[in-house]
Amino acid sequence: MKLYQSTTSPFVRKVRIAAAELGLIGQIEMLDVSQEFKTGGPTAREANIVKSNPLGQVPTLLTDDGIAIADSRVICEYLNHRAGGEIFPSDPAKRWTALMDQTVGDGLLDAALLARYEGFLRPEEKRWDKWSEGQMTKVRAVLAVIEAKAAEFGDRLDIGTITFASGLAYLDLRFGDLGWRDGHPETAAWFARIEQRPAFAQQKLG
Ligand SMILES: N[C@@H](CCC(=O)N[C@@H](CS)C(=O)NCC(=O)O)C(=O)O
Repeated sequence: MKLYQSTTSPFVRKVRIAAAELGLIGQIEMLDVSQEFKTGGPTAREANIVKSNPLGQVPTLLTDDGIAIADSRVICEYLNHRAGGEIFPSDPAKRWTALMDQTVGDGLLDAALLARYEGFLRPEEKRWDKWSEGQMTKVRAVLAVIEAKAAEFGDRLDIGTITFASGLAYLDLRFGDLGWRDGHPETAAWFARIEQRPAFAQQKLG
């Protein structure tokens, strides 16, 4: 398998952690994106990726059968299926919780990424503060949801908790000023714990 990837992408990190937890990371050749794409995002489409994925996004996985799979959700599900894993739990009660947590965690990532593009890519005179604040309001709302559940996470490992951890790591990377640990002690304690797992510690963002 080959993975179009960037080490600063939180969606890529979801995939890399899932692959590592499932014992598949060694079977994936990493195809790094250019520096231009890394800093330009949607304004710097990369022809190689577009050939396989019209959205031109990372992560994009090329399977050994020559199929292109895009979107971290679908790639993680593919890897889980291939490994016969339980990152997407088969037990229905656990499954819907994990999937909803993934949706909410991806929502945090989407909002944070849009705020990042607005604050970093968009020319200063064209920035729209109210729009960025709307995105950060979503981030804060998800943080509150995680905080309300974090004490019960224990050692839960599934696509929901992987997504939450990727979201928090992205906030550390790009939104240090947010100080998300303030007011979220349960989340901070859980995050510190899960980040010690080898699969997480070895797939750092940055
Ligand atoms: N829903 C997608 C989002 C992927 C995404 O937004 N990737 C960003 C990098 S973090 C990207 O490729 N941005 C460039 C673009 O959107 O053109 C997923 O879960 O993989």
